[in-house]
Amino acid sequence: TDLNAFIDELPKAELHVHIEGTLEPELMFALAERNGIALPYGSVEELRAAYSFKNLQEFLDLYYQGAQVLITRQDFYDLTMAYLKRAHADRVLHTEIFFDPQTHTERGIAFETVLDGITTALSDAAHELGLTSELILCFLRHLSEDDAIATYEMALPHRDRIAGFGLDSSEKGHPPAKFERVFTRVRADGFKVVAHAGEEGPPEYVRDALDLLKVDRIDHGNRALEDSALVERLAREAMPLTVCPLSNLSLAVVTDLADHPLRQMLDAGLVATLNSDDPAYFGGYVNQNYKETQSALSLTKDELALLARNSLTASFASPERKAELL
Ligand code: ES4
Ligand code: ZN
Repeated sequence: TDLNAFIDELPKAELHVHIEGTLEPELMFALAERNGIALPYGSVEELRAAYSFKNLQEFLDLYYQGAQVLITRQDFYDLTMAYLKRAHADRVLHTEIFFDPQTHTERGIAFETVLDGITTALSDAAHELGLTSELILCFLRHLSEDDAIATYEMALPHRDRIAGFGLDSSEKGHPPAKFERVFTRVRADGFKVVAHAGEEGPPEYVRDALDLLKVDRIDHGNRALEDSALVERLAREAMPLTVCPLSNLSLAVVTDLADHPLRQMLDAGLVATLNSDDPAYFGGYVNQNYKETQSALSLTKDELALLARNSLTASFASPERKAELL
């Protein structure tokens, strides 16, 4: 349709993408081979066929397993560069990438190996493609706050390469309150703060991400729609939400895109953005998220343009870069 062409041409930012979630099966097999690692799947097709998830945890189990093929600085570079080229093709001008260092340091990979591989690719893409990036370190919420603090201290010597900190992994049973102390430090040190909230967890977790962690954006936020006072607050505070429709469909957060809360979010005047989350696992990069959501919710041209504009305004790009983007 002509709206698909409009989406392809829309200048946009991507604000919610996990770099480990951009590991395509083909690259997973290539890295396994390069590093002499055996995968429990015979082929790319067999691996793709395993991508059928009942909930967040089923996905996370495969996602952490897949990440084990990432060993060297070059592996992290190749992973990141492949994503940046793919995002560039979707007319992404700026991207804010999550990474999960605990997934790697737990396996004996040095923090610097992960960070150097990723940031070398970010810098090359800025020069070669004009695609700018910021990096957001996510703490794994199924691990302890002490583990998050140790990871924070590993990151601090590299603070010039990290824009902010987030919270991801298993949400239920791991509320924002568990990480209140570490995020108080993160904010005092001048970093941006985000948190996954209201993906599977209740509206209270969204409220606590605001009140206890004092986030600058909410990642997902779907279940905030169950609480009308919370919705009014998100609107009043113009709190950006990084919404991931194809992720929500893949993880049974919604049963049908036609029922996706993005419609209510837009109608309530919330600052929603569209993002791919873990595109190698959920069947589409950012433009596919725009296209399928447009079709399911009959988004208008103006709504699509607003979503893309929201992604640019809600970004953590420098004031100079924002002036170029807007
Ligand atoms: C994630 Cl979809 C999602 N939710 C929570 N944590 C994650 N880490 C990677 N993808
Ligand atoms: Zn996510």
